[in-house]
Amino acid sequence: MPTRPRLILATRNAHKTEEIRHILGDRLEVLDVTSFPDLPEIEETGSTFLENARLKALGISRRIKGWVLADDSGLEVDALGGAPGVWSSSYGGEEGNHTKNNERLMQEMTEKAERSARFRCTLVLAKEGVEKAVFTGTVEGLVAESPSGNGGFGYDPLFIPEGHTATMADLGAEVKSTLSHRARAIRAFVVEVEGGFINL
Ligand code: ITT
Repeated sequence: MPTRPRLILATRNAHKTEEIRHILGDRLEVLDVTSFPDLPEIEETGSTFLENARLKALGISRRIKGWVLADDSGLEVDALGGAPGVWSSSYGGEEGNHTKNNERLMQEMTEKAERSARFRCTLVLAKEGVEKAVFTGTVEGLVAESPSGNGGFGYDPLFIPEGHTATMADLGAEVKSTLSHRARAIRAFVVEVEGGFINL
C-alpha cells in the first residue's frame, strides 16, 4: 500500500482526533501531539478561535516536521452574549471538565427562553512555523433544558442541532460526522486538498 500523507493534529483532545480521523477516512495518516511526548503544552492566550488555533498550529509546527492542523472550537450561546465561546473548555472552572462545564451551562440557562446557540470550529493548517490555510465550520442549534445522550463529548448532551429534536450526544457519531462544525471545517480542508490547492 502506498504511504499516505501524514497530518499531525495540534490537539490533546482524543475526541477531536477520533472525529477528524473518522471524517477523513483513510485518505491521510492522522496523528496528534500525544505521539510526540517532548512537545510543550501550548498556552491558549488568544481571545478568538482563530488566534488560539494559530497559536497551536504555529507553536507545534515550529517544533516538528510535516503538516500540522490545529482545531480551536467552542459553543456560543446567544442568551449568554456568546459565552462560553473561546472559554468553552474551562467554563465550569476546571479545564477540560465536561461535567462541570455542562452544569454551569444548565445553571446559566435556567429560565432563559432564548436558547439559540452554535458550535464553531476554526482550523489552522501550518508547516514549519508558517500558516498555510484557515478553514471554519459552524452548526446552529438550541441549548436543551437537560442533558441527554452518551455520544460525542463536551457540550454534545446539551446541544440540539438545527433540523433535529435530539441532542448531538443522542444523534451519535455517524450523524455528528455529517453535520458538526468540525465536520464542515474538515470538509472545506478536504476540498482544497482534493482540488490540488494544498499539496500534502
Ligand atoms: P486542544 O486545545 O488540545 O485541541 P481542547 O478540548 O482544550 O483541546 P479547545 O481549546 O478548542 O480544545 O476547547 C474546545 C471546547 O469546546 C471543548 O473542550 C468543549 O468544551 C467544546 N467543544 C468543542 N467542540 C465540541 C464538540 O464537537 N462537541 C461538544 N463540545 C465541543
